[in-house]
Amino acid sequence: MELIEGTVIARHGALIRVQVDNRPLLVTARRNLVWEGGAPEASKIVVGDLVSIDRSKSDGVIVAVRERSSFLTRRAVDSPRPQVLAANVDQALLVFATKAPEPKQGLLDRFLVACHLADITPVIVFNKIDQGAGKTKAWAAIYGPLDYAVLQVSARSAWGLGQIKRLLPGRTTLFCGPSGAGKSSLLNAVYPGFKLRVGGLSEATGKGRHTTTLAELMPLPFGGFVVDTPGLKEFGLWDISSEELQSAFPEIADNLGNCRFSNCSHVHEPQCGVRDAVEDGLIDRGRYRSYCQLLEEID
Ligand SMILES: Nc1nc2c(ncn2[C@@H]2O[C@H](COP(=O)(O)OP(=O)(O)O)[C@@H](O)[C@H]2O)c(=O)[nH]1
Ligand SMILES: [Mg+2]
Ligand SMILES: [Zn+2]
Repeated sequence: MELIEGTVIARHGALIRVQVDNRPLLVTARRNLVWEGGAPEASKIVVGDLVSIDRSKSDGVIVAVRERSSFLTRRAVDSPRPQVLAANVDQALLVFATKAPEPKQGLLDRFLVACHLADITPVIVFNKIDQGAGKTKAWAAIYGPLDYAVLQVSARSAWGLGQIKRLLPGRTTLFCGPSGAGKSSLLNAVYPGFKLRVGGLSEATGKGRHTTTLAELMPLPFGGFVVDTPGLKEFGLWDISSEELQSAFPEIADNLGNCRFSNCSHVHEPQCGVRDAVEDGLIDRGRYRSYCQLLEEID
């Protein structure tokens, strides 16, 4: 059996598109797949999966799937179980515009929590700085000290794009953020070969479409993959405990020892070290608000 390795970049029903050495290959999957990391609940191959393909058959058949280092899930509309969207995503670029659309801190914090839970490294990207820094200057001062990478770029003027280009080779990167923030523009700017549609037209209808189809990985000529995702607002955020939520806010996790009650929710309890830190200006109020909102949602 002659085996070759590849990365799944798209699914078309039973046909699976796999990138092998810079070339796409259309293959199928064997019925008795070997799941090297143990079979996942759905036992379904998704984009990002690393697979072994038997080329001794005429068209290539996937025989094994490597253990996933991470996976991104979303709540399926028609099923109580989360649906796996993509495997082995390394990092997520959380793209926000300095203005138009106005950046929403609640959405940024939601993405950050989802990345934490999915073991995906987040990078905060403020695009359109050619329009001025807006609030994003103040936000950089909040998120930088929390050890999040914060980039300020402009797809239009090409300012700062080298920082993004350096992050991409050899990795699988998700571009997420609100519609209109400039995700497609940034992708086109770092690699003109993508020729992605700019202007968000497809995103108005994209919502319905993306609840049924899985994301597609776009191979980069210099190695690595990117995914352009409209929406994904709800990615990965359900079924999480309040402890997990707290651990996703580093500044809250750091203050846990200062609360009177060990199971303090930091919302209404007396002698709460977290609320004290908010009052003292050590924790950003917007961040605390995001925490309270998410806690209310999961409760
Ligand atoms: N001024 C300015 N406009 C931009 C920039 N990047 C994108 N845009 C515009 O923002 C709009 C949305 O861009 P698009 O890439 O489609 O955003 P997406 O919905 O996140 O993929 C388009 O009209 C772009 O021309 C930028 O750096 N500066
Ligand atoms: Mg787009
Ligand atoms: Zn507390």
